[in-house]
Amino acid sequence: MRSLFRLLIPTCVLTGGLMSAMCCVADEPTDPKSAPAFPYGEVPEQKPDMPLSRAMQRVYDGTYAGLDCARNELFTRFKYTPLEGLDYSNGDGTVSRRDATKIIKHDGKFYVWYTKRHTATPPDYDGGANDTIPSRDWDLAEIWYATSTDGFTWQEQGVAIERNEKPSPGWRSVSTPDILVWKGKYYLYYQAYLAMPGSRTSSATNGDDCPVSASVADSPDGPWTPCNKIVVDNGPPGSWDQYVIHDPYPLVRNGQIYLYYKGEMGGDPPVRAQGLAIADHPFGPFRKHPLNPVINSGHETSLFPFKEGLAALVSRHGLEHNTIQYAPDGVNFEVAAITGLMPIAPGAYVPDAFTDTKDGRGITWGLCHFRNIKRDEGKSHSMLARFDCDLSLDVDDIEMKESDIFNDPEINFKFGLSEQQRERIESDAQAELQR
Ligand code: AAL
Repeated sequence: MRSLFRLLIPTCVLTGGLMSAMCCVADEPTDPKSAPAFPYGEVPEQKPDMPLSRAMQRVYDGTYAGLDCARNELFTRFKYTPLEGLDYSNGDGTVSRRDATKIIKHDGKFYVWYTKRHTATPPDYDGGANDTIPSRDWDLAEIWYATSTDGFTWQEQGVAIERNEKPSPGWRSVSTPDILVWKGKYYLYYQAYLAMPGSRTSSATNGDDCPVSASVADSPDGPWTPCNKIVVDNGPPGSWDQYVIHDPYPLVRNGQIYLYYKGEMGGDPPVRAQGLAIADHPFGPFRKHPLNPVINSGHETSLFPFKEGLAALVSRHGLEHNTIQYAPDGVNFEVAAITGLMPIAPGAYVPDAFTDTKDGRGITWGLCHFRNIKRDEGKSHSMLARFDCDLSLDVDDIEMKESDIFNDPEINFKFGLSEQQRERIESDAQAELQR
């Protein structure tokens, strides 16, 4: 696909596309009758030498990778396919799979790791959890793995990381892994629970007590040896990530391990953002980046090398949810494209995740999860699924560039008003009519 990606304006580097447009307000044409019209046809690649509205300025001056979705390498829609080969006990809530890692290729097969919960009962979110009843979908879980030769049908291979002995990190649950390949060895990072998920009473956000730990193996088939320590600690009291570090996500960049993670900075509901910690060795010490948080939104954020920098799928939470962002330096992210129906907890096949490339080629597929399935029936669990997209410099799939996505009405009505809202709105309408 033809490249339209442009460099950032350095003076606007810390601001979003909108803000960068605001720092260079258009000069209005002095004589509207003689002003040139914006040209018809393919959107010009170079900024036309003419007065432009802010909307058109930011196409050229911000991080947007081109106005035309069809030719924008960081714009995509997402398509979903159910997986073959994984059993969910008829959806009774006792088996859950979620939070897939990046996918790697080894010995002619694709490998993925994920949180697997197989408990006697579904989770009890209402305080009834104990040593055997999970408090959340990811409580009393282990990290399992599966392989595939086509990415659609997967064979579960068994457990990779079991729960640890109490009181070592991960005794209560191990969840939400991601994979690093570094100097011929394999490292799994994960949330190592020191207490039942959701039980941290000292946190304003009732956050999880699950600092990041890691295990190492000589082969993706294991055996895995835990480092038995916390490798990315919560921030000091008063800092944005003092209570929650979730979703560790390692990549190799500048000869170092760049590990991104989600923190929660308080608020009700909590505001989520993404931080970066950098290390020279997989077990640390990890140094938090001084500009953290580096992404102001998002939940389970997946990143991948793209051109000289890194791109990120920012979904679910925050002002910039449903965006694909780009940072030439892996730190200063800006919105590159706005999209919809993003995968939840995506773990993409990122062939150049660990090659320290400055010519990242992008991604086209991965696994994600659907969550809270049958929660209303007390059978809450999650299911892995496949997503496809075109965020690749080497693929040109016009079907992935369609921005006009619409749903059957049932889907929108499913997100209808609550009873409380309906009452308020009806009563406001009566008051309005009587005014
Ligand atoms: C996920 C992730 C982390 C949280 C929980 C399990 O979506 O953000 O892994 O702890 O939810």
